Amino acid sequence: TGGGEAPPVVLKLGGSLITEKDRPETIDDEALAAACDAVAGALADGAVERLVVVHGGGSFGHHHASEHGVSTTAGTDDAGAVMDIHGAMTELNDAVLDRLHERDVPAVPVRPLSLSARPAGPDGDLDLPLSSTATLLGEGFVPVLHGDAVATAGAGVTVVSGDELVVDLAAGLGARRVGVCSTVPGVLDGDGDVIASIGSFEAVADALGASDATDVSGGMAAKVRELLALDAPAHVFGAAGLAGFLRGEDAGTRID
Ligand code: IP8
Repeated sequence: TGGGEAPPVVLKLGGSLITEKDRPETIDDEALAAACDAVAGALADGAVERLVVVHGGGSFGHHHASEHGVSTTAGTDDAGAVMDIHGAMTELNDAVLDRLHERDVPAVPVRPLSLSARPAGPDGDLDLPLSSTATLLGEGFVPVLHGDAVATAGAGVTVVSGDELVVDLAAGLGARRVGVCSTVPGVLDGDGDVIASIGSFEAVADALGASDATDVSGGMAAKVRELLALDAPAHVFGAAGLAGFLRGEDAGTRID
């Protein structure tokens, strides 16, 4: 067994980073390869011992979710819609896994549709059992989760965003650090400059806008709110910050 009790790093690769967000089901090969290089390098040189990767939907999940009118709150009872969303996410997940395997990263998929559920009601916290992820980590694997379709009591099937998964994984696994890598270099203020550090939502609420491309699960404001709720320090950064983050450096915006 791995035997390592080191708390994991939880890394989200944003859908906008690894796909071309405005072109349906198109991977951004260069960006995905660079991200996988950084991950493989950090694991190979021991900068990161245990790692959970979560990726977003980009032009795979969001395209189908919006076509079927499904979001984190609006559900569907149409199995075809669920298959479209989950199928597209599976395809993207397979591509991410392939690129990681090419670099000898022992990545394995953990699929939220098969694992997770939402109870009824607006305050119903996602139920995300973590024993498979925790055990895979202990055995030396890199679990890779993704935004997905998820069973939702009273609503059929809704969308679970990668950000929601990141928060639950980080809290439940006692993450050491959380990284959210996207196409922006950090959380931006009203002038477009990266905010170095965020300690409370009120301090930055006005500066935070919504995502400009189709994004059924909310923009930067929602992400910041979720990350602030964590015990672990989180960083929001762009592709250029990923290798540094994985080496333990501050990158982009620190949210703590
Ligand atoms: O891109 C949502 O994940 P996100 C994925 O992390 C789907 O918001 C299925 C739309």
